[in-house]
Amino acid sequence: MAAGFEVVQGDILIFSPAGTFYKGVPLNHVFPQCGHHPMTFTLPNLPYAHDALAPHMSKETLEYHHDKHHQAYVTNGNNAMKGTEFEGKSLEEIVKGSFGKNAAVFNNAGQHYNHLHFWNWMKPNGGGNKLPGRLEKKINDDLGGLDKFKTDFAAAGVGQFGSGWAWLTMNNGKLEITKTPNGENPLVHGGTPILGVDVWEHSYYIDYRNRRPDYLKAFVDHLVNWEYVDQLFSKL
Ligand code: MN3
Repeated sequence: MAAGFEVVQGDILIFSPAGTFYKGVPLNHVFPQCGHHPMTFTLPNLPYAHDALAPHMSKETLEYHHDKHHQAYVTNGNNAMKGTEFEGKSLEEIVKGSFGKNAAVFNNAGQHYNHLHFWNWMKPNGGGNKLPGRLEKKINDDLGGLDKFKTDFAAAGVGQFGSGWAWLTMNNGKLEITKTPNGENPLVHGGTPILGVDVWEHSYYIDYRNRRPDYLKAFVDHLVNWEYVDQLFSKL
């Protein structure tokens, strides 16, 4: 195990040498940083089989979304960063530093960050109504309870015009529901996302066609990995 890598549970790990952390990146997709190779983006394996989220998200959707779309963000991000000030920086530094300055780097780095988490924000038999206690209390206090959260979070996703994301974000000590266009995320607005849902058409069109509200309802009811949300919440 290289310095700076810490196994937390199973194949979930924290990578912290640059003051940042990635969770949920399978070990076989992380390589030691020896100082000779600048950090590059790599596509992690899904943390479950491609067919594990069916019928709420199909094998075909994940084959396109993970294997092709996320791979394209990785490849294009690595190409866009070549020879720029962003080479070798942490993913969060790249996302924040390139926002409004270098669209090619930002769009791909932002989407790499978003999708790294998105795969972990879902799990087979997710959703439900049982949340870790401290997180449940925070959602009750700041957002009026889990049922209201589900309604409002889905409405944010429905209300995002065109491509983008809906988020559960910690901002100045309070949880809030936000939405962003394209590859943008709460990091560039001073917050930290602890849950997000991709509302680009590539995330739902194979399974739901134009029914984005049905996709969002399935996401909150059957897919959300609340343990992973709680891990991110607990870091704040
Ligand atoms: Mn996507």
